[in-house]
This record gives sequence, C-alpha cells and structure tokens, in this order.
Amino acid sequence: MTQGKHRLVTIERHIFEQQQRFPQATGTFTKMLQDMALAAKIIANQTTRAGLTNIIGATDTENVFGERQQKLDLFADRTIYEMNDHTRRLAAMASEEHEDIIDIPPHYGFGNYVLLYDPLDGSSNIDVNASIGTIFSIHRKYTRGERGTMEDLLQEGKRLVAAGYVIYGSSTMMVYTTGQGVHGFTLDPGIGEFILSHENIRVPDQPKYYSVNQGNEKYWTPGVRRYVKWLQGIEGEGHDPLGHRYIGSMVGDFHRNLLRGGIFLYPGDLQDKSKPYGKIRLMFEAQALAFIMEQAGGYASDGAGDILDIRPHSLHQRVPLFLGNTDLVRKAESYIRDYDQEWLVHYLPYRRGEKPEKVKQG
Ligand code: FDP
Repeated sequence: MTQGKHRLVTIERHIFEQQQRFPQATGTFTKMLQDMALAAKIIANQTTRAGLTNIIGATDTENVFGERQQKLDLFADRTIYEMNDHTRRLAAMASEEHEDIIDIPPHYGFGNYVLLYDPLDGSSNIDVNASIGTIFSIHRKYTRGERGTMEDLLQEGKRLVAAGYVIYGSSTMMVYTTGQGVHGFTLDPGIGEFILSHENIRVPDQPKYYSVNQGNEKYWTPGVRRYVKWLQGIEGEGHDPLGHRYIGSMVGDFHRNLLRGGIFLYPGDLQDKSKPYGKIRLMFEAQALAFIMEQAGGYASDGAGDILDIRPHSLHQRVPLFLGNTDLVRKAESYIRDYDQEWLVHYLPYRRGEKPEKVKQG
C-alpha cells in the first residue's frame, strides 16, 4: 500500500488511467464510477449536516423487511437513483430499500450494465453519529433485449465487474475495485474531490481484530462458538488473542479490518430453523465486500464456501458471512465443517435455492 504520494490523483483521473489499459474500453465504465463518486459526495454532504438540518429520525414508512426507514436512507437511495437513471449506462438497478428491480425510465434509454446498491448501510448508527456507509456493485447485462432483467441482477459474485463502498466517518472515503486491486480515495471537503490516499490496498498478513455481535453468542452454533474462542486465544494453541472491535456498521467494521487485518463475521444460527442464514444481504452487501476483500488478498465465505460462488436465487437473499484474512476465514470453515453438521443440513438447501426466503411485505 502506498500512502501520501506526491502526485495529486483525483478519483476521475485514477479510474480513467485504469481504463486506458483496455484498448476496447469505451469510457462508459469510467463515467459510471464517476456517477457513484458524485452521488457519494452529495450523500456525504447531507450526512455531515444531518444533525443540523433535522434530516435525521425515522420516517413513517417501512422497508420491505418491516424495518423503519431513516430519512437519510431515503435521501441516499433517491440520490443514487437520480445520478444513474438517465445516463444510458444502466439497464436496471436494485436497491436494498426496494423489494423489486428498479426499471430505467424507457425515454432515457438503456445501457449495458446493472447496478445494485445499499444506499446507507449501518443506518441504526445515524442518530448516534457513528460511521455509516454506501455499498455498490456492478454487473454486465447479459440477457437479450434492452431492459435489464432479474437474471442480470442475480449473477454470481465472481462475475462482478466492479464494486465499491463509501464510508462516512471522520473523513469520507470511497474504495473501489474493478478487479485490478483495491484503491481508496479520501474526500477533500475544501475542494470537493476524492483524492487517491490508499493505492493498491492489501489486507495485512498479521490480523489485529475480530468483529462480531458478541451479544448473539447464546444463539451461535457450537462450531461458531468454538471458533470465536479460538479467535480469542482460548481454544487451540500457539496464537495471541485478536482484539475485539464492533461498530455494528458493516462498512465501518469492514474498512478497519481491511486496513488493519482481521475478520468480520455475522454467522447463521438455528434460533429459527427455517432461517439459518443470518442477517447480511448477499446482493447488496456480501457480494461487493467479498469481491473487494478477495482483490485485497483476503477471502469471504458463508461458512460452507466462497461467497462469490453462490448462485443467487432472490434479490433480498441473506447469507452468513465470514470476511477477512484468508487463513482466519478458512479456519471458520473448518470449525463449521467439524462441529456444525446440523446447521449445514438446514442451511445448504437454502444456499442452493431449494428453500427461498419468503420476503415479508412492508
Ligand atoms: P443495519 O441493520 O444498522 O443497517 O446489515 C445491516 C447492518 O446494519 C450491518 O451494517 C451491521 O454490520 C449489522 O447490520 C449490525 O447488526 P446487529 O445490530 O445485529 O449487530
């Protein structure tokens, strides 16, 4: 990782220079990531003013899972949509806040990509001024016809062409990959530009932290419980305990662990045997962060295998998630293989799409 370069590289310039390596590139892709950077600046601007402008607080509406939506969620959702609906670069979109595919208005015309996004992840942190984030990913449209379809959205993670996140923290950063390493940019609020600050991020070999909601321990499966004891240096031998850090805002937890080394986990459990899959959304959170982590030299698993290999069956599909240094994630898989056969019996049919989740209507 190179920090503090003398050359001032804006995100636009960086994306443009990366695309120059592909003689066949049309520039569409460059512009699409620029659209996301602009949306990020607008959301960052509102996020930092949230306490002042009375924009915080819950609205009366609920999202598709019956969760009350925060106003800033709606603002972020709308902003990303409006930055992308008219550009002729996209054929469809999907947002964590919408149950269904979001169509592009036909009069604007269609493009060759589809965009999936979680406009404001970790939204329970808005009112307490902790880090929140935006997550996005881009697939190439592959079906016939102009309009994007659900099939275009529900592609495996290994077919992603780009993914990124924005963290609204002590500073705003945008981190992205197009499959050529992971690059981070810090927003200079004085000039309104994202400036290259973290080039070619690699997850450090020596992990420092594990991040999990420890309050859920009573629901964990035996394998997960033993694994966390292993992370704490209690189970197994020959390694120091990792520190525990958990914001409860996945972008924040992910970002810290990417830069410092470690693992984020949100496991599945058998509290309700018909829902063995945990909380994290495959299409709006896990795929994008798995792609970024793997590009940074780490690995992402649902405990049974690579997140990027999962064939999605529904837009709001949930997935257990173990995300971080490769050896830590592999260790989690081995604990689950050894101690969580009962959980696997319930989870694997869901992973294969044999028991699709019934989405609760808002
Ligand atoms: P949130 O519900 O606040 O949007 O998946 C969403 C998420 O946050 C993640 O960002 C976060 O890591 C996790 O849920 C926190 O869940 P718990 O409160 O159950 O720990």
